Amino acid sequence: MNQQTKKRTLVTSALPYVNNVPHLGNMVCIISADVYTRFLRSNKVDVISVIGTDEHGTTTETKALEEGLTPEQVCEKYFKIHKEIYEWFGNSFDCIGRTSSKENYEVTQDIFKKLNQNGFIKKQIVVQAYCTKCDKFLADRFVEGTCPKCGYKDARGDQCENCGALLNATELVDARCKICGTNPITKETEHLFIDLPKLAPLLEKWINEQSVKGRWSQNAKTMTDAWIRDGLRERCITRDLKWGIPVPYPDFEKKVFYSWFDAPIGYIGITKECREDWKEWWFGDDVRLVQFMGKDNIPFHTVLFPASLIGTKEDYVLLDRISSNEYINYEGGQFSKSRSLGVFGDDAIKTGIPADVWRYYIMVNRPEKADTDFSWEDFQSKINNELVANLGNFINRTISFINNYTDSKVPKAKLDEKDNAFLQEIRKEIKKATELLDDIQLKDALKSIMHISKLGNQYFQETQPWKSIKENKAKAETCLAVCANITKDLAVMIRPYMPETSNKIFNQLNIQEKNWDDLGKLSLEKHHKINKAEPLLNKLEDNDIKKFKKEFGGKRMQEKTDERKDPFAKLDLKVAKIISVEDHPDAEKLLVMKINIGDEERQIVGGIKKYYSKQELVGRNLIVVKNLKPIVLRGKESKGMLLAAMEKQGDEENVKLLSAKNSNPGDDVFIDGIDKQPKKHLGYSEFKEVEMRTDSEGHVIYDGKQLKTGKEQVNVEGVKEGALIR
Ligand code: B3M
Ligand code: ZN
Repeated sequence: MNQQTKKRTLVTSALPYVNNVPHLGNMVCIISADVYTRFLRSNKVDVISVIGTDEHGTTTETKALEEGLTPEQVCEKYFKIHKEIYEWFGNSFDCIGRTSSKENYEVTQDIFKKLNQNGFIKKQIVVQAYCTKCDKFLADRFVEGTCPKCGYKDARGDQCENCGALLNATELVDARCKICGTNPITKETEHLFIDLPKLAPLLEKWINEQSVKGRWSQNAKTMTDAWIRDGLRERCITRDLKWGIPVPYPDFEKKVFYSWFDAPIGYIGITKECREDWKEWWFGDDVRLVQFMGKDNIPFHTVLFPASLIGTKEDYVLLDRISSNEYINYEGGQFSKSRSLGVFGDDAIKTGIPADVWRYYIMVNRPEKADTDFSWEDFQSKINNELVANLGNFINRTISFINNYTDSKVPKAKLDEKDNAFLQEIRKEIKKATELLDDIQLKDALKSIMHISKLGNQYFQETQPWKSIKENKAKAETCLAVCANITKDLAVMIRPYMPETSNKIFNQLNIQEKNWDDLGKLSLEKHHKINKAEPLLNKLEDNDIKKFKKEFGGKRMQEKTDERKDPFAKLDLKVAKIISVEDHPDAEKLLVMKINIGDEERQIVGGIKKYYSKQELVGRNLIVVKNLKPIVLRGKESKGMLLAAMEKQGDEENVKLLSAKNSNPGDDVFIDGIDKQPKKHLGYSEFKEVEMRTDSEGHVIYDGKQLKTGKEQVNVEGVKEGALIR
């Protein structure tokens, strides 16, 4: 090993957002950090590894609104899920913690105070959206409205999903508060900024040196340079949210820190949460910090986080080596929680396929230079053809042969020239794998380890011990002794990747765990008695693969947990009869309607005045989303929403209500095969996940099936095929 990497090492893996179950993409980063940590441990490097959950910010608040929980409850629930999943996957992190811990509050506020004392914090006035009804400033993601660039109706305040434009919430046309639907006003407010321009001289000097010394990847350098080149602007580090770390600064009681400010500090907070000696790690002058993350996180780790630490003027340990990965896609598309698409941590557990097998696949498919694709066929083929047929086979035949031919005793090795040449080759490959691991090229290192097993198989095949045991006993015995030692080497080398499998091999060899320094040695001596061979790994059968493909292929998956249900199941759609219609006293475009939904009368407010006269509406049977979260529109409460088909006609919008003429008020509206499990209060964003469209006959289709009542199909006239239901 390189002397540099022998130093005390602090390894971190990016902290996944707590608002979802981690998927295989998140696992790439986590398992990579664990493989590297285990490699260092096997080399007797003093190392600790840190992981946890990123718990603050709008993503958590949004999830809380959706699930009807408090942010604390969301974090509580998902932290548990995350931790279980990290552990199930065989990860051996020294510290697992949370950015919302008391310790992270302390460290974050302390770092902020030092930055402030040193003059690196600036107060600036910004114009921001403010909801008078909710009585608060709205973070960008809490404002929705029409995109000023492309006209898309449901753009978010930070970005338009339709055209991709990056936006400020104040730019949206017809903006509305995501929580209550009110039109926000704009108002001036103060925020705190970290003064990156002032930190630039120190920061840039550090980046220039460290990127060379730490051999940062090209990717990391390019992304860092891009941030620097765009001019290091002041970055806002406060937000108008409740859920977050309070800002210890006069008049900032209602604000919290931006989650990207406290999330990387979370690595320190988590270490403090778990270890008394945390300072020896984060301030140790002999400590090397190695950080693993997805590529989109790079500048936060190469610019923002180091800047926050440098600005304290304390001797924090700064990033040495960065390992960033690209993404894993699922069967050619993205993982999607809302569409139940892809393999998530908890799914992987349910397949019954051992964690080591997943670890192998994720590492051999590690997206190092480009995105890679998870497909079930590829998974099956790599497991069966590489892992089982190569590694499993070599180890199993070696141990079985010793069981059967030499009474389970490792025979004596009498090396001839050929054996020596072979061992030479093996040692060369061991060296190569070690260098690659040392350089965090985890995929290539694994391939090199698998190559050793392949060489072992070839040697076994050529020596033919099953034959030579009769004709040339010494030759056969030497082969078995050599193979037993290579088996031991493989157990050492695959240990970072597949710890359980490594345990099994050591067990079958009947030896204590060995470390890296034992590699290439013939340390299993003559007469050492080994245990019985047992199959290490099983093939993946075609039938199982078919089953998994179906199960994780998308929408129709039936799941117990809320977020895995078909999104349609959350909706409660009913037939509603319009009883009366009035103009909204304070809004030109709105109508206030009384509706009957069987056992209940309700008021709803809708923006359909432009499209329907009052007479046209009264007495009609329409479709209402009964469980949509009530909102107040210009002072009038609206409980539910009428469904309509919408399409663009030139610059105009064509809107037609869905109807069910022959049904009764209160009748259920459903899709065959989807069991309804409506939520009490459905968020508008959840409603929007359900993509219903019209077909050519004026019916409404969801997931290939028609929307209907017990008596008829839901109907809509006067729109073309493909109009979206909103
Ligand atoms: N939570 C982004 C992500 O999960 C963010 C990483 C924080 S690392 C300190 O991709
Ligand atoms: Zn509001």
